[in-house]
Amino acid sequence: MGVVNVTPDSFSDGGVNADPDVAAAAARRMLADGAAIVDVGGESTRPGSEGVSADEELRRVVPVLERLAGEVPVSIDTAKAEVARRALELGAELVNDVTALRADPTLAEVVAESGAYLCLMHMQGEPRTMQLDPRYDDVASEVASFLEERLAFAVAQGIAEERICLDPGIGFGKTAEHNFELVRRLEVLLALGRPVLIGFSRKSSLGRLLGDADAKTGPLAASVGAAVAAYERGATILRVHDVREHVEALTVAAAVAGR
Ligand code: HH2
Repeated sequence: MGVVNVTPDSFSDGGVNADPDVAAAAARRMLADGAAIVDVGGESTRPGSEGVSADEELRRVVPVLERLAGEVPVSIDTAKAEVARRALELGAELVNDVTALRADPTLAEVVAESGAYLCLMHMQGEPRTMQLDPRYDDVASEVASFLEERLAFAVAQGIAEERICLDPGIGFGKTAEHNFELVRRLEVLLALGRPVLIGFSRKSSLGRLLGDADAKTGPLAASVGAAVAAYERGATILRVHDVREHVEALTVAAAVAGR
């Protein structure tokens, strides 16, 4: 899954896709480089971020989705029903909700009616404050319990279970060690029986592990290392900014694994 953020303030690619032609070209390049789907987002969820209105989110993403319609498989990274509805009308196939259907009470209905795929992600707290003091007794079990409950909720709302993937939410209310433990113990999430998505790409835990205590991002090679580690433990969707490099590395990892 390639990432195209159409925001001024995303933590690693904020501002680069302000022009919808540039954003659409980036998405097409990701597809050519081997992405199966491109995740388009109009709201940053980086630590400390405040959120934007549905109108502003639509203003950012609709011109990009119009340019991609029918050409590039698209995932819409939104927690808002209004944005998801418009994106699905414009051909999006997957709704990627970092709040796991907790923010907008009408989003579940939009997903259920459209028959779209859905990603449910774990987050402790909310973006504005989530990195202040994240705590767990057992991070893997607590994230799995949360995702199990949200999966049951989504199914009860009429969303087909086989259309849902789960994501532990790397960096969303977690320390670096929490993030690494979640990948190390991925089998705890896989036991829920759904595909697991991991988004470690460029995240600050990688830069911190490499010695920069104040890192806001992580370098490319570290991102690729995290993606391969997640893949080897059973992740099936890797959400990444640098598609070509990840596809190359994952192709080798798949060959070694005999997949
Ligand atoms: N991470 C980000 C945004 N959306 N969605 C899922 N399912 N999983 C993730 O790990 C995830 C996500 C944050 O990364 P990015 O989009 O690059 O930054 P920002 O939120 O600042 O736009």
